[in-house]
Amino acid sequence: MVAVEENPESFFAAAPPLRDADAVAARLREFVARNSSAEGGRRIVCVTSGGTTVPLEQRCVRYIDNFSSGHRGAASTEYFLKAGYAVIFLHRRGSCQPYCRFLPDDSFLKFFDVDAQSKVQVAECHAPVVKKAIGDYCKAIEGGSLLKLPFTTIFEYLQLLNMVATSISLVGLRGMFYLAAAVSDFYVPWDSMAKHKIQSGGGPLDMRLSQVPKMLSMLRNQWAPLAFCVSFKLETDSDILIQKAHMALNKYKMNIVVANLLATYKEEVIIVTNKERSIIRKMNKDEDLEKQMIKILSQNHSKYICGSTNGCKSP
Ligand code: 9Z3
Repeated sequence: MVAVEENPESFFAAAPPLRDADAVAARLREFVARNSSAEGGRRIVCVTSGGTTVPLEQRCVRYIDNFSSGHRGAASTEYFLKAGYAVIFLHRRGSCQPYCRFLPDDSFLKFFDVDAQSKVQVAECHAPVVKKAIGDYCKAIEGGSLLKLPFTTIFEYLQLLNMVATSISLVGLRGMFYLAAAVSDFYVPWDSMAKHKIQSGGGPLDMRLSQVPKMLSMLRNQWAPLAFCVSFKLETDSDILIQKAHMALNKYKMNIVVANLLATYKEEVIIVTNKERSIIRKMNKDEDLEKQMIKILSQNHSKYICGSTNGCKSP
């Protein structure tokens, strides 16, 4: 028998079915059709963002989580939209959202004042940043170029990624994946998971985790073979980072791997391709690293489209 870790089909067969799958599929169909028929045929990128959870119980009280605030995915989404892409933002529920990065996260209530007539309004000192956020967000939503799809567990994430990839495959070379989400490598298969809360009192807990099937291969070879694929490699040991990035490039045939270290990922990333390696550093504290990253990635996507077709137009 083939183990689930080697067999993505059995991962999907055993996973709890996605709630609202039909509604999500309809939203995706409509989004891709509208944006691909927009003037010139817009490019479409799926930005994944935030960490996946691995539940330990079917009625989940406890879970294993992956490190990611969703800041990189949210910032990148803003720059992709600015560059003219339509964006499917596949994000962890409750993680950082596009255009909300500069809103203080400590207390929502700090944003508001109550005047003498008991009217609630945005506090004067926060007004400029809120006004800009609302303006940019409304533009993206009204233009129909941002679709947000939330996930929590690894089961939801991979099923949604499969659905998004099937839709994006319809735009061929104009599709892109920007896989910034921190995805669990290990999980508890649904059918071997405790139904109810695991009880304490019986001594230490022994648990065996299975390997999550490598969906990057499925994405590249079956789900969306023509799409431009950018994956991320996060390590804590600088000695193995580049070697691991090259492994991902070759094993999963990614177009680009963005390599970063946990200690410095906000200040620098390394863009790794089969031909070259370039370090991108934050110029000053107010500048987003993602601004430079998206510029380089969209230029590489243009070259990829041009290299694969005879006639090539800029986006
Ligand atoms: C990343 O490496 C992202 O850059 C961060 C962004 C998660 C560090 P934040 O969301 O952080 O701004 O707080 N993402 C990929 C992480 C990952 O799990 N990669 C897997 C791996 O390295 C491949 S899918 O093996």
